[in-house]
Amino acid sequence: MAGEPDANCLFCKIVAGEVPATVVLETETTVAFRDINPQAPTHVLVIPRAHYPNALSLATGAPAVAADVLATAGAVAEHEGVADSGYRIVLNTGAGAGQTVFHVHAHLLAGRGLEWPPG
Ligand code: IU
Repeated sequence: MAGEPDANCLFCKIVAGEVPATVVLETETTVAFRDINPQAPTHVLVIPRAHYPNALSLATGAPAVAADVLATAGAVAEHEGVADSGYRIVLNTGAGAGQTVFHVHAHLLAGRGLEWPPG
């Protein structure tokens, strides 16, 4: 159920400390960790601690936490020294858009030229 831990969810296991991750920042409601397959010099995933499958379910089920995810991404950008040079926040939504892990996560990408439109 949305908001409840999912025993089969990899990112819930990272939140629980059952699967290791390189954590960059943590808040009461969010965790930010490095992507294991980075697509840019800075590639950090920001997730809510609570399990929501995608951005819309988080925004409707826990809107304050959706804001926390964005605020944490901004704090990570500061921490990584990319806030001034620019960065991209990506929320792949649905398998057709490339979502492979169905615990909502914001990709923070920076440190290289970022094309527009994205592929
Ligand atoms: P996507 O938007 O659902 O495609 O992003 C999932 C990301 O999770 C992707 O960039 C993976 O490299 C990343 N990831 C990870 O960091 N650690 C893992 O154990 C697994 C995936 I599985």
